[in-house]
Amino acid sequence: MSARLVLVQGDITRQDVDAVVNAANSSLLGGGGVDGAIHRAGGPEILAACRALRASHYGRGLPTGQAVATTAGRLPARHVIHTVGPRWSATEDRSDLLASCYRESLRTAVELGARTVAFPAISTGIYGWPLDDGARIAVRTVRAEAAPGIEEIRFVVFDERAHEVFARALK
Ligand code: AR6
Repeated sequence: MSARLVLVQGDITRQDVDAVVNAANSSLLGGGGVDGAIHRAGGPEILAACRALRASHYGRGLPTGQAVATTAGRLPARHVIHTVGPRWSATEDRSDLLASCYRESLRTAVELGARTVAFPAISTGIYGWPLDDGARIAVRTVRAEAAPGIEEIRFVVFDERAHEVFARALK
């Protein structure tokens, strides 16, 4: 990995990057958290593109751990990369699926020719993943990828606690 890793506290929908990653769900039809914010700020074009994906390649939805791109509508970004994180489970280790979200999203960003990509802390909100473990997996996984052409990977976290946790994971 030769990209610089950057940590920002703020709103992912405001990031001026080539691609923004959405913490979506399998339906691709919207939800709360980051997903709700992206659809609200990006406008109906994103939902229309998601519906088209459901009508073609992803009739049964986007499987957990995979990623797919659409337009970014009115967002400052050019692309939204939707990925589906696993729900946290206390009895089953789903870390590989969470790592896969970061890996597949980066792979998609490379395919799109993106140079800058913004990630939220996937699965650490509504899906209940412990923040410190989610941050460790995020940092470890993107560091292990070659991601040719990507110059900046920006982790965008909402609050101060998440900022502290990610700062520690990046050390
Ligand atoms: N910008 C940056 N980070 C944010 C923002 C924002 N605008 N909003 C929330 N976060 P979540 P998940 C943080 O719940 O856990 C949706 O309904 C938040 O504090 O967005 O993967 C989907 O449709 C947390 O740390 O995603 C799925 O059904 C992190 O982003 C489900 O939620 C991720 O929280 C996915 O849940």
